[in-house]
Amino acid sequence: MTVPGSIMKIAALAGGVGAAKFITGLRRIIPEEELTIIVNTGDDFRWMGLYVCPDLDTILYTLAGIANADTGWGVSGDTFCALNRLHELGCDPWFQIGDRDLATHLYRTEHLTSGWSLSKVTRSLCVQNGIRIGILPMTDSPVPTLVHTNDGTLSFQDYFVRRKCTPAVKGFTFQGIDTAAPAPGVLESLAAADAVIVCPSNPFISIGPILGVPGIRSALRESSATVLAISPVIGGRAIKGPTASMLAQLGNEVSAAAVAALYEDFLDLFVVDREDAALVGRICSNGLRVQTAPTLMGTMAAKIELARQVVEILEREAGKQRGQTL
Ligand code: FO1
Repeated sequence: MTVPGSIMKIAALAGGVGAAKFITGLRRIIPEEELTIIVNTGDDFRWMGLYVCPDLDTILYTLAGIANADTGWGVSGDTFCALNRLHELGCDPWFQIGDRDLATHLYRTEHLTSGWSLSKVTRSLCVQNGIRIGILPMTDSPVPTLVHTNDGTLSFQDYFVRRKCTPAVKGFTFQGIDTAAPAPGVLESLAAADAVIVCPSNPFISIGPILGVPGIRSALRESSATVLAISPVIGGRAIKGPTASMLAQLGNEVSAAAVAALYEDFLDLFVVDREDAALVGRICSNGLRVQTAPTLMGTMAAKIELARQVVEILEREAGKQRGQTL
């Protein structure tokens, strides 16, 4: 592990695959005990009666070293005996739950049913998987995302997996978010952080629900920590998933600049890909500083390099702030 300069406490806001890739690099750069990951739960849903938390599990499996790198979700090398049998029984196998993945959902559902909170189950899954990094669900209460589309209002996984994000999006509702509370440790980890990193995740369906939990966005706005976001859009394209099409369908320019605008009320620093260097001048405004870095994370080396550059940017920023207070 490389520890450049001073050690800092980092809280990361994370969705699925893009966040998991970035965190894979980040854990090689900062000590694991300095990192807390606050994860979106808006895409959680019930599958055959089981409580499935796709983004939590993507982060969990990634940190446990068992994630399926080809799909970005599920367990590497998993088998699908249970799903195949369900298919034989006449069930539509539209949502591909593997056998080892199924064990996670059985474990989680059993403990939730016995009265554990989602945070407690998640902590226990971390321990069972040998993970020392803190993984926190954004909230313990279910806040399922509804996607308003040209084909009507759809549950999130219906839109995302069954319909492959094809209906045009008109907006989102995170059901029950107004009365949801941040999970234990969420506000505390934000308050204790020297830096908060918004991972390169979809701003609407991955980061949006986290920011929607009462108290989180205001904590970021009022935070003395440096708040940095990494653009999930490179050169007007999203590497994976519907970020680019959603930006367009919701009337935004498809660019890193549009993502920065969604976060501008709480952001100190925005990292865009080197390919988007021409946007820097346009995005820099109202005190928001913009840096470029190689944000495409196709290899392990690229994930580590992006994390190294982001931590370096944060350390430079911390150095500047120390200089100002002297
Ligand atoms: N995404 C798919 O596109 N197809 C699937 O069959 C699928 C199964 C699946 C099973 C477990 C899990 O944790 C995630 C799964 N995902 C699947 C991914 C997931 O639904 C989405 O990527 C996220 O909800 C968006 O972050």
